[in-house]
Amino acid sequence: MALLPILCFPDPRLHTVATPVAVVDVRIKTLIADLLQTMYDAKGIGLAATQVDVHERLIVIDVSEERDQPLVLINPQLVWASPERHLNEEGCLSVPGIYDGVERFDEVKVSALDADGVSRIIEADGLLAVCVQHEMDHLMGKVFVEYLSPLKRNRIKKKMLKALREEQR
Ligand code: K1U
Ligand code: ZN
Repeated sequence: MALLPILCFPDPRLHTVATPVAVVDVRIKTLIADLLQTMYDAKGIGLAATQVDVHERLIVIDVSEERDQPLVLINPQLVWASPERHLNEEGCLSVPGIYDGVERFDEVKVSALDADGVSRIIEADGLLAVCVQHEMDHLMGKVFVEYLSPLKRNRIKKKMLKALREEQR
């Protein structure tokens, strides 16, 4: 297993649209293990392959208190969304230290392959529903700050670039 570097906003590679995983082989299983290790190490509740510069449709999630219920979604597709939507506080490992409200569907049903390549339907509500929608956005090249106003987004961009410059000094 390996810890993978996480791309930080405003890295343009975060806006790449991911392509479907063709086959769940040893390479994908290794990537799943690395994504899970990277997510747990970063204390996140989700991670998309896009965030580690791999542009294939693969996400990992664990919203459990005990951090022992990993969920792997390969080639996820939204099949149903509730008519109700609410504003939820979100964070992102690619935008460290920034939290803001984003409107999401309250409940979603998503079809995906699991880590063994078996087709499943995941019914999500609460934090899991928010996280699934956030991670699926990453696969489409969308970062949550793009839901915020241009003013907020630009402030965040400047803050991130300043932090990056200070890190490189
Ligand atoms: O995609 C990511 O960068 C992971 C992200 C997932 C996420 C968190 C919160 C709402 C939607 C999606 C994180 O894990 S951010 C860090 C975190 O653990 C967290 C932040 C806010 C609320 C709950 C958890
Ligand atoms: Zn994120």
